[in-house]
Amino acid sequence: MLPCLCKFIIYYFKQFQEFTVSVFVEEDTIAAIATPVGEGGIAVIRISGPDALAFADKGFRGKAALSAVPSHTIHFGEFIGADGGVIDQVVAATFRAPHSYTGEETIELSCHGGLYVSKKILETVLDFGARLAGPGEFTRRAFLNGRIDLAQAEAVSDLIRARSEQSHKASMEQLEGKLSTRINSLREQLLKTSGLLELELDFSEEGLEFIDKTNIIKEIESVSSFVQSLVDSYRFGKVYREGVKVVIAGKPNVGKSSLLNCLLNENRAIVTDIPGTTRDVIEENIVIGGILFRLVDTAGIRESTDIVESEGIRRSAAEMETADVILRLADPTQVFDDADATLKESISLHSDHARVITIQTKSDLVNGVRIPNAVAISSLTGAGLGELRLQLTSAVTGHVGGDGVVLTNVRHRDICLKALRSLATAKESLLHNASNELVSLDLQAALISLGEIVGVVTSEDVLNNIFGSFCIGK
Ligand SMILES: Nc1nc2c(ncn2[C@@H]2O[C@H](COP(=O)(O)OP(=O)(O)OP(=O)(O)O)[C@@H](O)[C@H]2O)c(=O)[nH]1
Ligand SMILES: [Mg+2]
Repeated sequence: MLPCLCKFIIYYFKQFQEFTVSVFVEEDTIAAIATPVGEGGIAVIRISGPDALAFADKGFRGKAALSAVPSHTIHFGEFIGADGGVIDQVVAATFRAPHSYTGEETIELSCHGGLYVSKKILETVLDFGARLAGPGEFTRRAFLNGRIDLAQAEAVSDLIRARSEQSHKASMEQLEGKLSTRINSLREQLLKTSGLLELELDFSEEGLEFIDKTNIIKEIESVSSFVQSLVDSYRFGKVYREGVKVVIAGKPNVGKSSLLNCLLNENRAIVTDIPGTTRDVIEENIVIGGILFRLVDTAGIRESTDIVESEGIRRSAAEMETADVILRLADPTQVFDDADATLKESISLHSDHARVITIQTKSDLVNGVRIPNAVAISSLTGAGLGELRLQLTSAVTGHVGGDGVVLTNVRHRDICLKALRSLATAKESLLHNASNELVSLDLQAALISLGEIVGVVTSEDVLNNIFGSFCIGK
């Protein structure tokens, strides 16, 4: 009886055991300008680490020393340089550990938003002994100190870069932990399943088999289907994060640049009646229905002996390879010729990754002539533009699977795909009556993969990669 009891205790312990995070925690004090470089109302210098208060106090002259005041209070004073002269009047905000963004002792000095002033204060703090923070180092510390998990840390960078309502919504939800909660509950489900398998393994000497393999398969299928719905949601997540790339393609003179200008409501691209006016790729952003669209105007596609135009045409073709939507423009005032046929054929090669919308241009010039299944527009009068905007938004919106969690990050998608492969192998092994050990190994692999999303399991390289793309001061 006693050995059995011990095994049960081990089982429960195993269920809740976690993997260790193998990262190196820094203990020095870092500083950086947290606001964008340039002139502005104010600039903020952030100092974080064990000596943040001491270093700030070396330059700060206010009613009281910052190390003597309570956390989450602000204090007016002057900041004195190494030569004893006043650099600027500042407002210092105190955040005592662990109740700060990084979880460390933190001071934020707000000074006048001049380039010289903010740099001078930062240099002085560095002279006092602080180290210049690397990209994303404040957020990296927030993660290492357990203030946020890795998915939330990545969301901080996405939130800063958000350019549309949708990308803001997706990054805000991730920052609030929606993805992390979903991943953690999937991990818990897997931990329980693999724990059961291991428990039966422990009892194998006694010849005991008490697990219903069909139930285990059902559990694996349920986790897989949620992970799969996350992978599927990446299609929307990528759109939210990077915007939708819309390539405007067509023969010369069909009205590509006119359409770009009309959608932007400005004369961005040169428009003339000379075929071959646009020779380079022009990209501009617009937001329609809360979604960011990256409009790309290209050189008209035709046979050309002109070196510059040929290069432009080559670039047009290259742009289509990475397009999410291709607008195929056809001008009813021009005859349908070989160039149209070639263009139609080359666009059809991209129909696996891009939605193709056919557009009939210059509707003001033709009365009643309609190209089948095309949206008729006029860049001159604006007719049909509303319908085109609708078609653009409906090309990228749709049903988001699972419980509305959207993957916006390619790292997360690749990890989910890896986890799916491990889960598929585990299911396959169960169907072929493989040993519990083998199945459990694959479940552990899936667990480790999912843990990489939230940072339960991580490495220095992964962290360097993630935080290296942040800005300094974040
Ligand atoms: N009436 C009318 N003319 C248009 C319309 N759209 C474009 N045009 C005219 O068609 C000519 C070609 O327009 P562009 O926008 O330069 O055509 P494009 O496809 O960019 O041409 P390339 O840059 O040479 O490939 C210009 O003279 C425009 O004024 C339209 O909706 N109505
Ligand atoms: Mg043009």
